[in-house]
Amino acid sequence: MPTTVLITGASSGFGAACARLYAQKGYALVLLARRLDRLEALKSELSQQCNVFIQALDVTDRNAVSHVLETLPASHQSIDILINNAGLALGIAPAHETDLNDWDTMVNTNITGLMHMTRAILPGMVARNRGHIVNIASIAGSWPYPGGNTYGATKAFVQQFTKGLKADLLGTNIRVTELSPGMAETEFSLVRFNQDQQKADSVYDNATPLSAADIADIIVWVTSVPAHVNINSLEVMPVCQAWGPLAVSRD
Ligand code: NDP
Ligand code: 8X3
Repeated sequence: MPTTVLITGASSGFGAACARLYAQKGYALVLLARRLDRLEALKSELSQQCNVFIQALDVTDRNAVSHVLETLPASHQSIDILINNAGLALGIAPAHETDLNDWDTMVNTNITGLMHMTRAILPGMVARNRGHIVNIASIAGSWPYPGGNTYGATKAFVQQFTKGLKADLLGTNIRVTELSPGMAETEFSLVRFNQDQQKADSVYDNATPLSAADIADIIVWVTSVPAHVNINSLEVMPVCQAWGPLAVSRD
């Protein structure tokens, strides 16, 4: 049986780039996201290379997560690698002006969805004593910035949750990794700025951000190191990005 990789948020950005790279290696793929048309296009692109199963899934829907995983075809039931990638930032407003619905959506997607996927897939990995979970966090989980409030906090959860999983899984062969990328050009900013292309483009203007392919390379590497090696945590920025000084408000 080929290695089976399940990727959430496979319809664009990091998820789609990972699907392309794992497909080149002939891995079996389970690709999930809400936009089925995107998944269908990806499936027809990759089907020559590997066995692809797609399913529309909103990771915030707990019952749908269970249903999708319980009804996977036999060929794709044993998940070897779970890439918990589905996630988003909505808006950049300060906490006192933010839309509470945006906060709820970020928490439900970035935290609750990731927890539910993990909880559903982990028992099978433990039973087989085999598997690797890669959780996509963000530099925003470690380094606060104005307007990053809830988004950053959800990613701090992902970082700490991943360490907790590693502690729980001691004594098994299951590996757990948290990857925290910095600025990467995907549909991330388009989503954050509610489809305002100009605002999204301005994030990457005159800079060389990471690409989705850069991140996919790292994810595939992390899951390809020798079986006794666990990359716990990895923070990656483009060369053009760094921290700023602490801010001071003066009279
Ligand atoms: P994209 O917007 O290109 O991709 C996000 C993916 O998440 C899409 O495939 C989207 O699919 C999916 N998604 C969003 N909400 C849901 C949901 N409720 N259920 C299922 N799938 C969902 O952005 P990126 O590729 O950049 O983002 C991937 C991950 O990387 C996210 O977790 C993001 O927070 C993180 N990240 C991004 C960085 C960046 O600068 N780009 C930096 C650090 C971390 P669909 O809409 O079809 O459901
Ligand atoms: C995405 C990176 O810095 O825009 O997680 O929050 S940042």
